[in-house]
Amino acid sequence: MHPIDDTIAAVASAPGGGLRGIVRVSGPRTVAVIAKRFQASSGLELAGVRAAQRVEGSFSIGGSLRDVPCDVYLWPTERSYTRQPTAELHTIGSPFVLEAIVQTLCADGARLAQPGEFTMRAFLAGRLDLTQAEAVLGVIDATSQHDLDVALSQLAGGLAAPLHELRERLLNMLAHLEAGLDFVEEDIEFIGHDELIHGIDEAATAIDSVQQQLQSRTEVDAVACVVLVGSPNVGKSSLLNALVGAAAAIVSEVSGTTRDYVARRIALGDCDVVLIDTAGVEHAGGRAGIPTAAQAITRGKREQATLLLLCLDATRPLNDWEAGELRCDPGTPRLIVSTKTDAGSHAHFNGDVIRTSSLSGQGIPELRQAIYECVADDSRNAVASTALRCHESLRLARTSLDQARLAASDSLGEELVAAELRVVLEELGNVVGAVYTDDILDRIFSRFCIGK
Ligand SMILES: Nc1nc2c(ncn2[C@@H]2O[C@H](COP(=O)(O)OP(=O)(O)OP(=O)(O)O)[C@@H](O)[C@H]2O)c(=O)[nH]1
Ligand SMILES: [Mg+2]
Repeated sequence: MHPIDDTIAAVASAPGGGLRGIVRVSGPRTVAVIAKRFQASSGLELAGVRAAQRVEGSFSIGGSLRDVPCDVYLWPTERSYTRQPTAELHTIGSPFVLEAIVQTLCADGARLAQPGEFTMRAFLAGRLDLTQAEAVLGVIDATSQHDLDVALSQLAGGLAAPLHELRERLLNMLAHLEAGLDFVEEDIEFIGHDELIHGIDEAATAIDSVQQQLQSRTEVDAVACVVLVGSPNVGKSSLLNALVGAAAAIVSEVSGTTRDYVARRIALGDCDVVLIDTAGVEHAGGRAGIPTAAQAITRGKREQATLLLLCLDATRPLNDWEAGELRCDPGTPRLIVSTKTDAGSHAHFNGDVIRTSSLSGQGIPELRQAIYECVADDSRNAVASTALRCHESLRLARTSLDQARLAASDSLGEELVAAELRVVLEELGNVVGAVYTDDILDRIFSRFCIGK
């Protein structure tokens, strides 16, 4: 694990140029390290600052750059994000200037921060719990309003608050049980049998509801929905079967075979995707006679898609609908897939096309890889990864709670109940970070970028 008693520095603004850039510093020597090179316009000494303050001035990098204008936002005491003296240097947003400042600070006694190290210090200082630390990552990574809403509600403690409360209640229960064990000779009862059973049942309900909450969030968020679209008879169902590796959808030479939709979940590397085969989209003058209900389902599925696979038949030229699709922006990430390449070679599109044949298997691995690359990032949002980490702990907590219930109702001895409750507490602690291991911290904070 990284030490937490030294002073760390890193560029905290987004990579690339910008009007303003930020260098963040945190640790006991923050003020001393910055004061060496910083000159306040007012002549104020940073060492004399006692409360959070913004100080205008310039920072001397030396070399050809010499002095750059710089505002220091200083939190000189433990009342900061990391609960250590912390500062942000706001200056010109040139990557070169920012790097030069960090190097200067490092030469003067700071160390380059590791990914997520500022947030890790905030966590270790008790500022955030682990689910909130992960939510910080979610806010940083958010690419849509939805991602942002989910991460912000997690940051606000939506997930961890009920678990904290539950831990408190179980700790009380355990304390009473253990007190009873200490006075077993005197026959003093600190917690009644019914009260104990009732408490355990309540805890089980609370864990179940958090598990459900996690489950429903990750189902919506983590599983990417890949929708195959195209004209009738281009080979969509065959392609789905080739990707799934089984005859999931009906294939036939009759146009308009697929009327409903067929969904299959497949694993691609470390993420799951749902593939959805839809009814062909009938263009004006088409003859497949696909009912309007089927067309409506296709449109609905298309709106749910994380990724569209637009299938074009290599054995014939484009029809009007296909040509129109290629011209317009679909509004959803899309891969263009050429099908039946064993039987034809019409080139439809100048951009990237993945050439496949469901018959010979040509291009299928490439298509799987391309799908993976498109959806992998999407499914690794903060909530999904929190869910993954928490799921096992909650399951173990629930199992131990069942054991505790059994031991209590069969009067097998309060020692046994207490032992199981300790396991429950430890597992819940893993989730919110009251109990943590270097391994857990490494896994979480290594996903951050440097400077956060
Ligand atoms: N030669 C060859 N024929 C294929 C290939 N893929 C599909 N076909 C044939 O094309 C026809 C239509 O295939 P489907 O997979 O049912 O096509 P679809 O797009 O699902 O059709 P609809 O559901 O009717 O819209 C069938 O006769 C398939 O055997 C391929 O890779 N090569
Ligand atoms: Mg079909």
